[in-house]
Amino acid sequence: MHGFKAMIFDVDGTVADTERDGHRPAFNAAFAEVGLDWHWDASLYGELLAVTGGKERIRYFMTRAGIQLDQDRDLDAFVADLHRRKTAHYLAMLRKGAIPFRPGVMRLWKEARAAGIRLAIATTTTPENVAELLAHAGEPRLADWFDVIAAGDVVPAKKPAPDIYHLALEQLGLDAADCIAFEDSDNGARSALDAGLACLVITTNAYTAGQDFGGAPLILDQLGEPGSPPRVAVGDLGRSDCVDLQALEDLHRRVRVASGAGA
Ligand code: XBP
Ligand code: MG
Repeated sequence: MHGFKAMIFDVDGTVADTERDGHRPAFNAAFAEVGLDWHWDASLYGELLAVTGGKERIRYFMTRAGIQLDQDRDLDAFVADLHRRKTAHYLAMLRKGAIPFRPGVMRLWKEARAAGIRLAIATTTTPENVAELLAHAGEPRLADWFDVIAAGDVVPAKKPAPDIYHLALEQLGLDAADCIAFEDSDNGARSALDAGLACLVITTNAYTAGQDFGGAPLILDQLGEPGSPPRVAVGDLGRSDCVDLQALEDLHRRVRVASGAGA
C-alpha cells in the first residue's frame, strides 16, 4: 500500500519540454501562414507564458502590443482561427516525434501501473495535443493508462485557477490528500495547491527555474533516472537517487504529518 492512490500530471513543461521548441514555433508558423508579421522569440515567449492557454496568450500578446483589429473583424473568430492553425502545426511536430518526454516520466508511469497507482492528467493545453503526445511516446495505447485526462477548455478558468485539478479529482473520485501532483510552473503550482494538492512535485525547466512554487515540498530540475540523479532545490529524495515510488511515499507521508493528518 503506497499511502497515495493517484498521480496527476501537468503536461507542458512537465511531461515534455514543449514550449520553447514546440508550441512557440507552431504559433509563429500560424502567424506567417496568415501573413502576420508577428514573431515570438524565445525571450518574448517566456514573458507570454505568464498567461496559460494558447488563445488567451494570443489575446494577451495583442493587448500588450496594442494591436487592434479593424472594427468589422470578430476578435473571437480571428483568435480561434489562428489557434486552430497553430494547433495543426503543433500536432504535425508531435507526429514527427519532435518532442521527447522528460527524464523519468515514463519510468514513473510504469512504476505506478505496476503498483496499482492510478494516473491522471490535468493540463491547460488542447486535448488533441495530449492525445498526440501520448500516441508518439513509443508505448502502444499509452493514453489508456490514464483514468482521467482533463485538458483545455473543459473548465471556465485555466491555471492558475484550480478548476482543472478540481475536475481531475472529481473524475478520479479521490480526495486531494490521496494524490500527488506534478507540475513545472508557478501557474501550475498555484492551481494544484489551491485545489488542495499539498503533495506537489515541481520539475523546473529553462522557463520556470526560480519561479515561486508556493511552498511546494519537492522542487528539482527533473524526475531523474536511477544513476542519473536530479538536482534537488527543495526537499529530499531519502534513500532514492531519483523520484521513484519510495521517494514519493516518503514525501506523501511527510506532507500528511505536516498537515496534521497523521502518518
Ligand atoms: C501549458 C499551457 C498551454 C500551452 C499551449 O499548459 O498554458 O496553453 O502553452 O497549448 P500546461 P494550447 O502546462 O497546463 O500543460 O495552445 O493548446 O493552449
Ligand atoms: Mg506546465
